[in-house]
Amino acid sequence: MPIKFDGDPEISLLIDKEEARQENEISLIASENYAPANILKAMGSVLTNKYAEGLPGKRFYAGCSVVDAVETLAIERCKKLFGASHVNVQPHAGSQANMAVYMSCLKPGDTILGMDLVSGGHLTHGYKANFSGALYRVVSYGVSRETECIDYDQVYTIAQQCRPKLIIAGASAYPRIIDFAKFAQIAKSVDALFMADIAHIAGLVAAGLHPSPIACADFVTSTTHKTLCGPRGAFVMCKDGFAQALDRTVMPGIQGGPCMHVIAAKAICFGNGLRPEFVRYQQKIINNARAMSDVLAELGYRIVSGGTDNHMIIIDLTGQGCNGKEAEQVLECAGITVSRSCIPFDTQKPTLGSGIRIGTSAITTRGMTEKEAQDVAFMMHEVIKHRDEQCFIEAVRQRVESLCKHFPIYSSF
Ligand code: DSN
Repeated sequence: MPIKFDGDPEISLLIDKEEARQENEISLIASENYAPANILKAMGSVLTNKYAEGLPGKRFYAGCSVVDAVETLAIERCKKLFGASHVNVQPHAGSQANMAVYMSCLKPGDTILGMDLVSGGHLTHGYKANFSGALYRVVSYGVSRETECIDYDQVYTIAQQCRPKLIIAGASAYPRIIDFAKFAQIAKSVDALFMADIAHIAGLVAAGLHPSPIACADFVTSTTHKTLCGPRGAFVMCKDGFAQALDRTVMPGIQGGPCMHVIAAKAICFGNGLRPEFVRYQQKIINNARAMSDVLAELGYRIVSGGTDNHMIIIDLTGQGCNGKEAEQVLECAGITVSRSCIPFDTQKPTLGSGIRIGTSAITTRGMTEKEAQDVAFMMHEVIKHRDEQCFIEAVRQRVESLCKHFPIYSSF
């Protein structure tokens, strides 16, 4: 008799609860999305059982013929989607993807130049409490005080002064197009390597709606679960000359066995990205973000940088008299999840933030259009304006639930 474990009612109940929460709430968290059913299925498949340290055709374990085919498909689809010459699809998360790049081309103490956290940079771009801040000498660039956009002249000047070994472009809270070609020129001018972290905008890049850094960057890192709408995970693309060092850094450098079930799901995600409807989907994400941004601006909110070019909007709540954490909490009570966020030159701690970051990938995936995006912006305004009045919050919560019922995520499984 094979060993059989019975179900786990406690965890089943919690998964059901989380599914109900996702169905009945509106996620405006810019880094979240809903993985399609076949991606969930791949992640719950028997591929999780297989150890496959190494790369296709060069494994340290027997029995890898099927997972070799899975990983090869993921690599080939990713190459085609982004026009990359070398891809490693094994990093478990964005932090590991960035760590793999740093450890393949830097030594501890080398200088890295990345965007600071307050301006929208990521923890792994040199935040002091992150491994990147602990291992490397970090110099940061921010945004212009006037435009709240990257000031490429400032980046150039800083690069000339600090002579970094690696320049990092990309952000977690930056709503504008990033000129990767300019970053590459600056890197070239100081003989630095150039890495683009496109975790947030990967879907927009894959769809051709944002400039691609592939031709000009030495390394491009990304996650698969944000605008790309895939499983939780990451990947690194690089120029051929860095391929061997990168692959060796991923394994055995920083990871062991790859998650083959997630790599199968990444293959599905990259395959979806190659479909014509993916471009329309990404365009809708941008349209929805612009629709929300316009409504919020009309309602008197100060939108950082004056608008958005991508899936996210950073809202400065100073004029509303509340900080990001307060807004995040009251909106959650109304069934709308957002993230507190710093704004450029913020004087609040990152744990509070003077604003919120919202994103439209998840609502677009569940079928909401500009009309619903505008409705949601009005609901957010109601909640923030009447944040001390429980009856308003409850009324919005009911409107949120009723809107969500018209846009089911997984109930058609
Ligand atoms: N924590 C993610 C985000 O919210 O942007 C990035 O890692």
